[in-house]
Amino acid sequence: MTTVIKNGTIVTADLTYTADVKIEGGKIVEIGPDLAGDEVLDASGCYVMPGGIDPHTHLEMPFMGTYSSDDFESGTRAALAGGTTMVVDFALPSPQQGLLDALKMWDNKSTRAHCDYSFHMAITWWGEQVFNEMKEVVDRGITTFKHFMAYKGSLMVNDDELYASFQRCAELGAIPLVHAENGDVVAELSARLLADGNTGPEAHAYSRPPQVEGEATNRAIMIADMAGVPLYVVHTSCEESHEAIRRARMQGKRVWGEPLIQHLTLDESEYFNTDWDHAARRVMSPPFRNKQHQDSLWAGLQSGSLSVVATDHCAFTTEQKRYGVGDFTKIPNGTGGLEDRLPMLWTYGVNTGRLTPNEFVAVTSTNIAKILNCYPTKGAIMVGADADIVVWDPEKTKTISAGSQQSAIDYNVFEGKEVTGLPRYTLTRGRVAVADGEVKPKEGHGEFVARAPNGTVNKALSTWKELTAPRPVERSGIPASGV
Ligand code: DUC
Ligand code: ZN
Ligand code: ZN
Ligand code: ZN
Repeated sequence: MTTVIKNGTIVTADLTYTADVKIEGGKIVEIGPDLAGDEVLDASGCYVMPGGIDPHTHLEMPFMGTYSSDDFESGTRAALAGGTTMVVDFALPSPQQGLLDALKMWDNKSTRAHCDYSFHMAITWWGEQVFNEMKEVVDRGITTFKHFMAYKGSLMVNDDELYASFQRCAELGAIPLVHAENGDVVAELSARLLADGNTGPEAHAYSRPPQVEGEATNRAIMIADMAGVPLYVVHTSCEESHEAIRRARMQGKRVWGEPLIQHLTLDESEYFNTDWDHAARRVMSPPFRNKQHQDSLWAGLQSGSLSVVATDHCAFTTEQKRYGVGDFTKIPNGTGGLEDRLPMLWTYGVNTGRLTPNEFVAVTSTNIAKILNCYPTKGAIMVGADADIVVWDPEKTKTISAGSQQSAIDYNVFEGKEVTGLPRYTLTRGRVAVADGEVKPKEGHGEFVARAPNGTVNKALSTWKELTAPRPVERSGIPASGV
């Protein structure tokens, strides 16, 4: 059985051209004029683009005394509805739990996925078992390790642990990821705010100013450089962090920054809404910032100093958010975005002239496929690539609303936003999962995407040579000990 996407304009990260796309056995088998197939999808007036890849989701994650409410079923259904065809979720060992043990839990949860997925492994504590199991995790096709520099007392790792883990990543050809916020300072600021009677959701933003993110980003970059390893900084939300990434890249370091669609399009005024629920629903870390920071993130995408737009999709219901009434530190951190990332970025990025359609494909799909070393199986419209495709109608509009979303939660942080640019079709390995607004995914269709270490990137990284080859100084005489 063959499927042909006809009469569309193919848009990749570097090319725009007119051709039909033929699919067989889940793969793209031919690209050219006047192709015929058993099933025909009309793409007139549409762009045919690689499906989105969201490299940052937390589906059914145990966190802050509860579980995030979208699981691999509703989460990947939401992804497909919005044109995203692959997610990368974080396997999160609880303190002292082995990595392989945690991986088993994520293997079980992900059997429900409607689209392909991969994992990052979180390093939430350090010891010989973690050191050893990192190798087995890499052998299983998971070559990215996430480190929380915040969440003191639970997920946070200290600098000695970061350095040890980064060195281990270097040995294994793996890439470390960091959630870069200074967890010690956040803990101090939070305690002081609470003591002064600042208990509402706005205090969450006060407790995590841009400086805590800028400091941690700089620190992680320097530690990565000393370990001789590249670095991926998740949810870059402010100029201070962007500046550190930009400087590192100018120095030849392999450092990537990942702004979220939420930070690009929503600002800190959300926390000053007089409706407690409204503000709490938007509590995430890092928090939303002001317009100057947003401008910095957009500039980073335009100039190439920031590489990927993600969501950090971590959805909690209003009921869950209310665990934090009277104490903002107990509001589960996280917002959704899986279904809305592409339409929001198209509307606020492409339709405003900030991004070209090719740049849109680069930051939503191709760049991360290259960083994660699954390109061109993913992130490409190319013969031999997986047929993970979105047929994008740039004229189609809707108003975002919780009432019509796929996510399991009862609100949407983008509620009321008008978007122009939506999928006409979404295909996951050749299977049509979305057609003209109708979502008809298949539970369990999604497969795990194993990734090999990215040998090329991992060879050209550090500016710090001395540490890797220390030489003792030859001396003619050594004085007698003064003791
Ligand atoms: N930030 C969030 O807001 N939620 C999940 C984890 C994180 O780092
Ligand atoms: Zn994070
Ligand atoms: Zn509201
Ligand atoms: Zn996250």
